[in-house]
Amino acid sequence: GIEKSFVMLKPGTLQRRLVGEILLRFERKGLNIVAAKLMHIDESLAKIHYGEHEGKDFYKKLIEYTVSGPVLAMVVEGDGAISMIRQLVGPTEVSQSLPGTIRGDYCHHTRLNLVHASDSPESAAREIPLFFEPQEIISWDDGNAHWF
Ligand code: FUP
Repeated sequence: GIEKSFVMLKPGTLQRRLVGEILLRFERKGLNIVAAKLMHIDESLAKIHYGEHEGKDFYKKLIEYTVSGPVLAMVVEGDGAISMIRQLVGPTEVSQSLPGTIRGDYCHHTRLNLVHASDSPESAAREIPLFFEPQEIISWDDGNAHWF
């Protein structure tokens, strides 16, 4: 079924001028961008978003990285979008992420990966409202849908 995923291009994506290359992969796959917003998120929002990792050894550095510069927050929609996007992004651990995935192609260190994407429908339902009001999400008819 049609799903919405929360996707965030993290500060490294903007710093390394990779926004276009990353968005290309989502568009090429036939996914729909239904919301997008440039944000410099603050520590409290970063901590809510990554709340499940509080107390872990990488938590402090993760929050520091997340607030270190602007991010492009997005909602991306498609049939089975949540797992499809996780496949495009690749596994968390860089040693596991194969070439052809975003993390496999662009990430040298797990900590500095470029993209966040919801890992389940429950995560998407929690994350999307942290970043977007309902009226900011604009689903659109895809005239090309039958080609994908
Ligand atoms: P993911 O959903 O793939 O982004 O992965 P997690 O939610 O498990 O981790 C969130 C972020 O924490 C990752 F994007 C990178 C960072 N992280 C580390 O720095 N070290 C780790 O061992 C695991 C995660």
